[in-house]
Amino acid sequence: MSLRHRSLLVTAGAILTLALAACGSSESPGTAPTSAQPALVVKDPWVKTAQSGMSAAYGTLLNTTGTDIVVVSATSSASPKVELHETTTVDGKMAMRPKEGGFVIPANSSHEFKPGGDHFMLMDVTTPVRPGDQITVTLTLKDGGTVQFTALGKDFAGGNESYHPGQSASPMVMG
Ligand SMILES: [Cu+2]
Repeated sequence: MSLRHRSLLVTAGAILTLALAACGSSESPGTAPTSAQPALVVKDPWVKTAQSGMSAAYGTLLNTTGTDIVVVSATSSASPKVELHETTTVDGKMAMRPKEGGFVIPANSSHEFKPGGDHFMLMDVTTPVRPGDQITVTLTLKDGGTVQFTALGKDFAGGNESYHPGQSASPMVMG
């Protein structure tokens, strides 16, 4: 075997080793994409039981992204019409009214919806909500996306704030 022939064989071996190393590194763990997490997570959602009329859905919305998420509207399987309400104090009484511009769920943060605070108002319950019932609530986001969650029916005595649809309208009391 000539000297020239021997050096070619060594070079070929070196290339083969590099190729194997490159192949191995591409299969190392940690490079696979992480499982997709929903941008908006709804924790412990529940809805106040009601035979008819008005009711409300609550829960904690967790924004898992680095960008604010704005909830602009909602619908429900129990009530076709749902409004986004905030609770304020009017003339010393707790009152609720539609939230102007929707609810902002801050980036990497959460927003709690609870009796006496922000809530999703079921304006006209067409399907009675009993304890343990599961109702579907669909939120529409400002970017056009939707988020659906299932709220569990619970008896709850509170959350009967007066309803102020607007500045000039007369208060409406929930039944
Ligand atoms: Cu309300």
